[in-house]
Amino acid sequence: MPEVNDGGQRRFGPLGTTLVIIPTYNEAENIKPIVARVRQAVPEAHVLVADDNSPDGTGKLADELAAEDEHVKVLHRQGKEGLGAAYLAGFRWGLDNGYGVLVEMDADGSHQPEELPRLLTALKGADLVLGSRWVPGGRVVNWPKSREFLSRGGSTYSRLMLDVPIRDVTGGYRAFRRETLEGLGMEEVASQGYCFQVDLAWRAVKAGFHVVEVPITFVERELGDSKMSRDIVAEALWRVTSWGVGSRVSKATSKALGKER
Ligand SMILES: Nc1nc2c(ncn2[C@@H]2O[C@H](COP(=O)(O)OP(=O)(O)OP(=O)(O)O)[C@@H](O)[C@H]2O)c(=O)[nH]1
Ligand SMILES: [Mg+2]
Repeated sequence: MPEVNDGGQRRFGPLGTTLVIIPTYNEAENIKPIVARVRQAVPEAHVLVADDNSPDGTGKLADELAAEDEHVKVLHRQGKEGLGAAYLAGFRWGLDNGYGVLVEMDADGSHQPEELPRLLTALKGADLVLGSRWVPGGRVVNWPKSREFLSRGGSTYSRLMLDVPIRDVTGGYRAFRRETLEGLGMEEVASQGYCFQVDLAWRAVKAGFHVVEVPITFVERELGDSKMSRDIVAEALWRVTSWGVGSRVSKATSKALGKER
């Protein structure tokens, strides 16, 4: 299993209860099937749907699920604020409510709930587990070559720019221990989309957390519309570039200052 920061001889504590956070914006066709699959795959876990007041009624469907199943909760947010903001609100809710493990999962079936037990098993010996398309054994189903090129290119660029030894740094299928979220400065995260994922992974590595990548099979959405946009890609590109340049400049400056002394 590829690893970042070896974790040394650390002993990892027990995991605690899992909260699977599913951010939604117009996922009416997907919400019921995905929640059912999570409940089936990991019956002891709880699910939090973080809905941004979807015009297609996703929030109402989630309420119906919550009414009949006490493992399902809904966080209704006022309007569309992006995936990053929805996750941060979901994380805060989960931490406030005492969950030990917080999982990120898309609503559209790209992140298969049936693979979650493997992520959770890996988390027993890690601070953060990343579901990875680009490690041996990982793959993508139903993607055009152009999309694969963009995703692989984005991960490679981020890896080189930020010096993070992670193969799939933009992926959004992840399991965090609560202590990891508490220790990576979540309050300062302002990025969205793919950049949000890069931001969190980079922070976890910098904070010295033990990060493990586990291969997943990512299945492209069949129903509903993509919220991927050119703006999300552009945001990732400029932020990652400015972080990379900034961190190189600050490393060079501290080296130069060190020499002067
Ligand atoms: N709450 C909330 N959820 C969002 C927002 N934008 C996207 N999402 C959800 O975040 C998840 C990922 O969005 P997708 O549209 O699947 O993005 P993607 O996977 O890059 O694009 P596709 O490959 O085309 O599916 C889905 O569950 C979306 O419903 C938002 O502004 N608010
Ligand atoms: Mg998707």
